[in-house]
Order: sequence, then structure tokens, then C-alpha cells
Amino acid sequence: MRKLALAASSLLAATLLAPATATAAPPGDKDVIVRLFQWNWPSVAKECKDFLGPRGVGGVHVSPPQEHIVRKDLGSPWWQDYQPVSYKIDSRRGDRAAFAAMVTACKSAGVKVYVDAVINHMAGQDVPGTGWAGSRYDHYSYPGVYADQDFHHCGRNGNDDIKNYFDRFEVQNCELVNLADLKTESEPVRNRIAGYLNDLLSLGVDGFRIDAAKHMPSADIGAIKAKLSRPAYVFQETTFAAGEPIVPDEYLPNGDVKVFAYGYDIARIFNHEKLSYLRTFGSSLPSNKAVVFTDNHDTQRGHPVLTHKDGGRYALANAFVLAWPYGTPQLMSSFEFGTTDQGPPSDADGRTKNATCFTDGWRCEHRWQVISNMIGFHNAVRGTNVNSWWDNGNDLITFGRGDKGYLVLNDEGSAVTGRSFRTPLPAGRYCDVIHGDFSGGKCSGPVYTVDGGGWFRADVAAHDAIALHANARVG
Ligand code: ARE
Ligand code: CA
Repeated sequence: MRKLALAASSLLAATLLAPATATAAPPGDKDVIVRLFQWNWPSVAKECKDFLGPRGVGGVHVSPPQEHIVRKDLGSPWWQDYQPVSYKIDSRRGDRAAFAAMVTACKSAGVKVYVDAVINHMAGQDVPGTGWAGSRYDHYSYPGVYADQDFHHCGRNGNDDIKNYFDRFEVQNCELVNLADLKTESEPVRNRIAGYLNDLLSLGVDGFRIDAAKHMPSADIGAIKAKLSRPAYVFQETTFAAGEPIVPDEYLPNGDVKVFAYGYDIARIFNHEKLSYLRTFGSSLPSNKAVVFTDNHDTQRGHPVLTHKDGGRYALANAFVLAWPYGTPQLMSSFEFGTTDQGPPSDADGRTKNATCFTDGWRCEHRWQVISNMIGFHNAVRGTNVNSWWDNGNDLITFGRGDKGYLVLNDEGSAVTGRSFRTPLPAGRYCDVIHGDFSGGKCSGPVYTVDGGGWFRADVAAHDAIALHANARVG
């Protein structure tokens, strides 16, 4: 056994050695979440039926469905959607009927629907306007929904904006980038928000990604959750930077939390350090409460993370994410952007166009061969421990999962040739799902024969991988 290699600078300094079974929190036995960022409802529905369901994805995380501001003058930036104007389910992605049809289609494909719930605030516009569905609004006035008394006016920094993230009061009671901050401690506000979430539940939605969770006291989210008409899966956007007083752990009583450091750490290890450091990868948050991801729509716009722009390295990093038993993996599916504000492909009226993978800027990382095939690996090894870890002290790592799966990741600049690998797998012929698709007992790529002792022999190209699992056995 090699001595434990630790990433000294790692925020996630290893509290877990080969963490125990990944009992992922989302309901059901398929836990992978795919984030179809900004996809319109007909496209989400189609993707659930054509791809996500058949490939074993557990849930789809969709963009906010409620009425939002319209900023055609700015080219309809993607972030319009995070400025609610009312709780009508009518957005650039489609109206209520289209949303409901999408939920029905996804559920009948076996895919749960998780809605991006923007409940910390309303819009951040200083001048009156008209929302997507025709609702008139002003900065602290949303007729029929909220009026001035429903908002915090924190009285700090001249304009009520958050300046100091090290001040708990300010983060939760002042305005995140001018967005009118709801009094989530007030009963009428809680009832309004719960009314919106219950409306979504009535349409068949299964859970919520709570936007800007850190900007609401955990107890406020808990009180709103207690008003839900039925149980829902909740995962919270708990951004965290070193030294901040508000920590993700506070939010565990409400549900799962997003672990942002995971994506930063994985990028640092793949870009600058050694893959052998991954041996202890995880965080101090319990695995069954952590939602993990290489990148999301915020971090891919300006944080040091791996994204679709990194090509093969991104695919390898996600292969690791899906093979390693820490957290609930959330896969990102992006559209290409030149500027950070650029919205998704839209028609002249600002409606989001249908997403057609690999055209029009829709990158569909979730459909990349390596990533989509590793969803099958992830599902095949569910509930097993890591074993057979071996690394070369640098960028070549291998490990098994129970007697169900085995991954070789070679991020060295040169190929590994003629090496024998010892797996925990029963003897048999296995499809390498990194290079081949497995269906109907056949593999479109290389097949490796594991002998009675668990060994197989292979060459692994530079910056490449091999993945074998129990549900991709040939013959
Ligand atoms: C836009 C304009 C602003 C304008 C505002 C109001 O960009 O200039 O003032 O509108 O008109 C998204 C965009 C924002 C956009 C907003 C509303 O990212 O640019 O503002 O929509 O349209 C913090 C929060 C975290 C938040 C990030 C962005 O803690 O919750 O900032 N993330 C969520 C979403 C975002 C969304 C919102 C919240 C708002 O995922 O997409 O904003 O609904 C450290 C801190 C973090 C901090 C981070 C900021 O890491 O620890 O707490 O995140 O810095 O980089
Ligand atoms: Ca707040």
C-alpha cells in the first residue's frame, strides 16, 4: 500500500478515506441529477424521454419556472430568470401548460423534476417594468403578491446592498446585488412562498434547489418547508468562502447542501496537482447530504473550475465524480457563451429556442460518451465501497467498487503500455464504457477479459481512462 498522499492545500482535507457507501439523499435508487441549464420545457420533456430516463438519470434540475423580468435591452441575459416578478408559471421557457406537460413526461420516463426555487428575493430593478407574463412591478411592489412591508430594508452601505460577507446579519438581511430581499421571517411571506412551492408540487414536481439559501436563515427555509403539502427533496445553494460565518452545516436540517469546494478542488487537482491526491477525496459534510459537481452556471462564468471548454479533461474529471462514492453527482449541461451575461439561443421575442444537442451552442455535456456511460457505471456500483486503490504517486490512479466496477484514470502525459491491472471483478468479458457504448449485450468499443484472479492487461493512452462494470458484461 502506498502512503496516503494528501493535497496540503485542499479545503476538503480528507476526513474520509474511501468513504463508506454512498446513500444518496434523493429518493429512489437512481440519484444522478442532470442540470439542463436554461432548457425550455418541450426540450426538457423530450430529453427525459429520449435520453435521461433510458440512461438511468434520477432527476433533472430545471431553471426557474416563475415569471421573471424582461431585459431585451440587454439582449435577454440568462440571469433575467433569477429576478421573479410573480409566481405565475410562465417564463421564457414556456407557460404553465408546457411546464406541466414536461413534468408529466419526465415522470413517466422515470426522471424526477427538481425546480430552481428563487425565494430569497424578487427583482432588482430600480425602475418600474412589466414582467414576462404581463405583470406590472416596481422595486418593492409586486401587486397581488408582495408590497413594501414584505421586504427587508437593512439600512446599510447606503443602498442596502450586501458588502461584507463576513457579517451574518448583512448577508441575510441586505440585498444580494440589489435584489429586493424578502422578509422570510414573516408569516405572510412564508405563506406566499409555500403557496408557490405547493403549486409546483401539485403539478408533480419532486423537489427544489433553493437558490441563495445562504441569504436566508436556515430556520426560515425550515419553516417554509414545514408548510409543504407533501415531502419534497431539497438541496440548497450554500456557497461558502473561507472565514464566512454562515456555513453549509447549518442547512443540513432542511435537506442536502451543494458543496462548492468540491468543484474547485477537483479542478486544482486535475490542473495543477496529482490525481493520486484523489484517494481521500470528499468533504467534512456527510456524503448522503452533499450534492457535488465539477461546475455550475455561476462557477463556469469566472471561477477556477473545469468546464466543457476543457474537453477531455472535463470528461475525465466527471468520470471520477461518477465513479467515486462521495455525494450526489450533479452533471452540468451548458450552452456556449461569449460574454458572461449572454442568454441562451432565443427567438426574436426572447423565447428560449429548443435545445438540440451539439448545435446552436447547446453543449450537452451530459450526452458526452464518457460522461453518459459513466452514469451507468455509477448506478452499477451503487452502495459499494472503494477497494483495490493503486496509484503511481502521480497522475495514474486505479480503484474498484465492491465487485461491481473498476476505473483506471491515466492523466500522465504518456501512455501506460502492457500493464496488468488487478480488479475486484469476477472473471468475464467487460466493455470499456469510456470508449464504447454497451447495449443488448454488445460493446461498440474495446472489450477486456478479466481472469479468475481479477487481472486484465491493457494499454491506456495518455490522458485517457478505462472503465469496466457489472452491467456492461459482454456475452
Ligand atoms: C444581475 C446583475 C447585477 C444586478 C442584478 C439586479 O448581474 O449587476 O445588480 O441583476 O438587477 C444571477 C446572476 C447575477 C444577477 C442575478 C439576478 O449571477 O449576476 O444579477 O442572477 O438577475 C453569491 C450568492 C449566491 C449567488 C451568487 C451569484 O451567495 O447565492 O452570488 N448565486 C445564485 C444563483 C445566481 C443568481 C442568484 C443567486 C440570484 O446561482 O445565478 O444570480 O438569484 C463568494 C460568496 C458567495 C457569492 C459569490 C459571488 O463566493 O461566498 O456567497 O455568491 O462570492 O461570486
Ligand atoms: Ca435574505
